[in-house]
Amino acid sequence: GKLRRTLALEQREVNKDGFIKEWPSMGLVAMDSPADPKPSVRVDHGQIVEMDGRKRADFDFIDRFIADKVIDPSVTEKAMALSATEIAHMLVSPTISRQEVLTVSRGLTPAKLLEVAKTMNVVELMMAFQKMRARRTPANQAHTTNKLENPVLIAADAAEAALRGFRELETTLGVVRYAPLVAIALLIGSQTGRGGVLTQCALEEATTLKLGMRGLTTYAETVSVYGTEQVFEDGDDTPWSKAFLASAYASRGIKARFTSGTGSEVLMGHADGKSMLYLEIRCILVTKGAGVQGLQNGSISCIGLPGAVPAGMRAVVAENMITAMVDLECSAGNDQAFSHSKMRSTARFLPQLLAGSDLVTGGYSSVPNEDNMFAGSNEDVLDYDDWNTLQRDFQVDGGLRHVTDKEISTVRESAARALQTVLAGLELDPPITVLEDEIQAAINAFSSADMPKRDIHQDLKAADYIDKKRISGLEVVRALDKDPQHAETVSNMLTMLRQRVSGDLLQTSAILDPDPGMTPRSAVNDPNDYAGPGTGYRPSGQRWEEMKVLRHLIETHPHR
Ligand code: 5AD
Ligand code: K
Ligand code: K
Ligand code: CA
Repeated sequence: GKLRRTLALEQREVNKDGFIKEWPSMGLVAMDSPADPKPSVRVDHGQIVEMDGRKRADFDFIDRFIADKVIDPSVTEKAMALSATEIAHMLVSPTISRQEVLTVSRGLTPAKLLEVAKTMNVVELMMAFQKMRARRTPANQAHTTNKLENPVLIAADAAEAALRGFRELETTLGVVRYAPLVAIALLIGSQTGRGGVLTQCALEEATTLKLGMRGLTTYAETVSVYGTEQVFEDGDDTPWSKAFLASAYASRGIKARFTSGTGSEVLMGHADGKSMLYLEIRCILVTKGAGVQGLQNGSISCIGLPGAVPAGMRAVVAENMITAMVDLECSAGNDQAFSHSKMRSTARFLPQLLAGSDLVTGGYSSVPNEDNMFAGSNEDVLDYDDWNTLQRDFQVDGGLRHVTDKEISTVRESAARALQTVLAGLELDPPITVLEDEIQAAINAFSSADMPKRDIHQDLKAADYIDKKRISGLEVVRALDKDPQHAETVSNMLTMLRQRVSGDLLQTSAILDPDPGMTPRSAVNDPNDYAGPGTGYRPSGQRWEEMKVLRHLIETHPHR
């Protein structure tokens, strides 16, 4: 029979996770496949005619896009002449500035970037990420969804998430027809909790774009790109079609980033025997070439795959780092539950939490995971106190803060009431209402199970009406303005719309501060200036005082 300790170990949560042996020919390998190309580049008359061992005539469309739109032919031969370890040393050395690294990274091919990452251990990757991430001040993003698509609960949950410190909130739906109602609820809730929080509604691309164009959302993130031609084509897309979509968002001042991540190509059955990280580096460079300011990666919904192979988490840390290394904003993943083990789940986000990130998670669940329509995040509402404690323990900024029940219930109630006012004021056909007992339930709900049932049929008809009448962000503001009680939310929503016109949300890593003018904070006016010990972002002053507050603190000296 088995040893007693073995039997006990077998019961541990980590042993419910899936682990597989490497299988390079299927792409089931993190960052080192025999089929990964060797770095090379050749320039002729200002054009890249050979890249990573392939002649221009043999380029697939990803190679061509990267060669023509990303790599700077005037510096590439010099940059490629540096050894991978020389470049890695530049990345970790505090005496080499971020700007200096960018002059080299502009000339590197996918295979070279892979070779650089392969020389680095996880601590070195974290050091590089700490220096290369674009914005000085870290921030965080949340998922705000529920399985009933209940808009009253969305408004209340969005208000709480904004109050807790998230700078971006995103939602998605099971029933796409519900989207206009839920997008409006998310917008109202966020601006009631704390002004300047950006929101998005992640659905298929036409709906997502339409909601943005109408001023019901302020950012877009789920424009997927892939590392092999076959996977791109399976989605009827190319790098050029994605670039076109990016420019559509830019034309309306909407913040945009793409989404990719290790494992997607294996999952879709066309990895060409390449390592997950090599293919992901191609995604990062396609994003750069499309002119979009940032990327959500860190495997995202495919995290189970790198999670199952050796060095998978190292590859995931590397993909975030390479994103920052080519001067893109990085929304760092940590957005999908992948492990039964609490220890592994915590270890997953530590590199980005400790090094800091533009968005430490690309979706912390601001609702219980049972209500998470993105399939469940690596962190949810039950982890708030743990997260706040880790921030305090290590004096690192994960973007959140402790808030009291009283503050939470105040904003949850205001948000639900603001939605009530807007739904009445929009004069929808059919009219739909928010009842008093729904407001009371939304204030105190743990999850959607605590909400009274709505008449979904009527809601959907009203949602269709919002769509048909092309109701815009401005009309939502006008409807809310009928009740002076919501003056602050009205002002916040209006300022958000103004910010879109200014175009400031197109700057790399832009977020909006909660001051009344909603000052943009981006890599332009808040650039990461890390240059070794004593420099860069360190939680201090008012923010550090806020981070010291936890739910339970023992008084050790008398108050004066
Ligand atoms: N690569 C590309 N797109 C991804 N998404 C999630 N993970 C990945 C990945 N690794 C997309 C999904 C959905 C959104 C949540 O992000 O397709 O649109
Ligand atoms: K997508
Ligand atoms: K990928
Ligand atoms: Ca996200």
